[in-house]
Amino acid sequence: MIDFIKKPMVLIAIAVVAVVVVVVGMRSGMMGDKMSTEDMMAERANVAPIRIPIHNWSSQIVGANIVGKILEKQGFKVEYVSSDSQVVYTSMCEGDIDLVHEVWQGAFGVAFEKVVDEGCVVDLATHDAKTREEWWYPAHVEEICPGLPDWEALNACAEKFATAETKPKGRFLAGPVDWLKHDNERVEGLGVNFEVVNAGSAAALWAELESAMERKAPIVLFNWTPNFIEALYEGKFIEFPEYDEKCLSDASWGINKEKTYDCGNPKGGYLKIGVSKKFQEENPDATDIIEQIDFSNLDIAVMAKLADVDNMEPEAAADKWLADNTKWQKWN
Ligand code: TMO
Repeated sequence: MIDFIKKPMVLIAIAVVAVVVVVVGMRSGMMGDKMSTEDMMAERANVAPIRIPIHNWSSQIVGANIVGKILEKQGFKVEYVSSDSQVVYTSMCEGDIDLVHEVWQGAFGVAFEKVVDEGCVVDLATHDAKTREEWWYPAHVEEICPGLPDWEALNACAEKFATAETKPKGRFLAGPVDWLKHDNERVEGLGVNFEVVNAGSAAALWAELESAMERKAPIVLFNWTPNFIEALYEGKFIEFPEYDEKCLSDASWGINKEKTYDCGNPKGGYLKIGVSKKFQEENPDATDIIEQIDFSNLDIAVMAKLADVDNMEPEAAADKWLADNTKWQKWN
């Protein structure tokens, strides 16, 4: 009798305990997961904002906003800082800037590799995009200066590119001074009859290009790829003597035995991501995300186009790129 009453009660008690254990276990498990995500986001929100530089060309500005938004979606705070694109490498060493996501080999390779060698900046990742930055002309200039894109042909008709301020030398319209410090060295190294005139902004480059195209006037200016330009205009890069690492450091290398920079910029140059060493040490989670970022030639060209052709504000352009692409969703 006692057994008869007891048995079901024991069974019921065991069943109740089991259900309670399972339910509580499941709930605490679920809550545990939820808490940890929340904790992680809360923790990340407490980390000092990640400082991303804003430079003076469109793909970089749009891309900086894309990188910032990707980090924000993962709970980090970001801060955008207008920065000179050469000085930024020293700023990373001084701990004022955390990352650079568009390190172009032609323009910034020297400044970047120096701080990487010093150990204060980490060469974190290389984008799929291959780059070239070089003197460039629109198609109509080939009729004005036969023999292009060869640099010696360009030099032979230097005077056709002269303006009142540069004559008898030809005028090379370079980018803003912070992009490339080496056009003057190239002019000297190769002994070409050109004077380097720096544009004040990227917009000034494109305005002069458009005006020269309307007038079918001679022009040779700085351009690069990937960029929006190739989708709009035909043209070619000047073919200088082939780039070699030694060309920048060893005067005896190349056609001028006394000077460096007697070569063109690299073709198929790298596009890299660098972070400061301090940032890598202090923020390994964010560094892991940044390391996965990988833009293609098309990505960079589209970022430039959204700004320069579609005239979108950087933030809206970044939102559009994020909406039109999915690959970034696994960068976490
Ligand atoms: C760094 N830039 C793309 C302007 O040559």
